[in-house]
Amino acid sequence: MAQTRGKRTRTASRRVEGWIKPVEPEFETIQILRDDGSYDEASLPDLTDDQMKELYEWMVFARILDQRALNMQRQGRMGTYPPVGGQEAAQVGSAYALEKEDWLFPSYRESAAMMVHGMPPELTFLYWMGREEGAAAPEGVNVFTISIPIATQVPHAVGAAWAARLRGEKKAFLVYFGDGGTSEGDFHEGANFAGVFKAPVVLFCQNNHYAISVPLERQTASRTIAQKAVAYGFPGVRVDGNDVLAVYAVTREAVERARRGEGPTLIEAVTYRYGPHTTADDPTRYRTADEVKEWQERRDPIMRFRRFLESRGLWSEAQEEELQERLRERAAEVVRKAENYPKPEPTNMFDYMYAELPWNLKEQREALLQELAERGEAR
Ligand SMILES: Cc1ncc(C[n+]2csc(CCOP(=O)(O)OP(=O)(O)O)c2C)c(N)n1
Repeated sequence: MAQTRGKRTRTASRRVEGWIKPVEPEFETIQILRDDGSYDEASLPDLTDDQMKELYEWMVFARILDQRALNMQRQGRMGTYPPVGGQEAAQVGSAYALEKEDWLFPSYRESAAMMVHGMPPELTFLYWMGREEGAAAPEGVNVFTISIPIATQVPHAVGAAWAARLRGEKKAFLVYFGDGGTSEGDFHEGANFAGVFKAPVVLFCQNNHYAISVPLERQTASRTIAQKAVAYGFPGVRVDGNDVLAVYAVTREAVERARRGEGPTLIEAVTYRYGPHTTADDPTRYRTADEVKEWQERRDPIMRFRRFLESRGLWSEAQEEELQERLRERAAEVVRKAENYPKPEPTNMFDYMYAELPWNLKEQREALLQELAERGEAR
């Protein structure tokens, strides 16, 4: 049929469709432990019984601390807190795959991962109590400062990883971010740079299905987050983030690739956050109780791993009771340490920004000291 547009005549509808294919890459979700705790012996990672029990303890401890932090915030003893509950396997399994000399770059939600890599939990509590001393890991603990701005830690980690590669160091860099983080330019810039320069970095996305109230389907039209790696020329992998063994196995492989100089990997760990985004959020406004229940009752990472340990004769009710009691005491100690941390000097606010204080701040510092002296609060 001929169509007339102005003076030109065009022939329409000659069948040329078919060049453009729908985007449907297949990314299976790697799982070792099924939801009911059953598994295939051959797929188990190379971990001793003690290491398996250690993974379990870290997850249980993370959940106990999480509850303590939430309670403290509700009691006015902590400023704000972003809970980990539901994401313990994603965090513990991945951080456990690191060696001490490797680096971990967290967002604000990685309390459990940071602790597994050596960050004393009382410092993380202190951080959320508003004390900046909690922002720095002790010397020798390779945990970078928490990033509150979404995804800025990705280029930080990629840059640090690239620097290590240039220096010939055999270290891996593991950086965490959420599904929402993958919509930020920083994620894409970091991933692109990592691919081009083969940075020894593992980009670890905890896809917990929400960025505050924004659900995953409003975040990206990609079927998976793992497939975003394809565009940057390195492997992407999707793993059941509530299966601690699968998370460990996949991260371990990615970390080893990085150390061998084979470049970056993007890991998408599919998981779910049980609690609010932070203590300032009300999740009942954007998700149903049934959805939360489904994850808590059918896919809980701790219950699933406990069933696995029990089925191998590694865990009993008596051991569980002993563990709960021991970890509750340790959690109380964490809270005590955080709350009894020495008070900061009021002059700290002047002391760490400039090598040499400008005259006006010098005056303010003097005025503060004088006022404290007059009130009898001089130190
Ligand atoms: C650059 C920037 N934009 C917006 C915010 C506000 N903000 C804080 S958390 C958040 C959602 C992040 O969601 P996601 O990356 O999925 O991580 P999750 O909190 O689920 O772990 C937003 C938009 C921010 N902190 N930084």
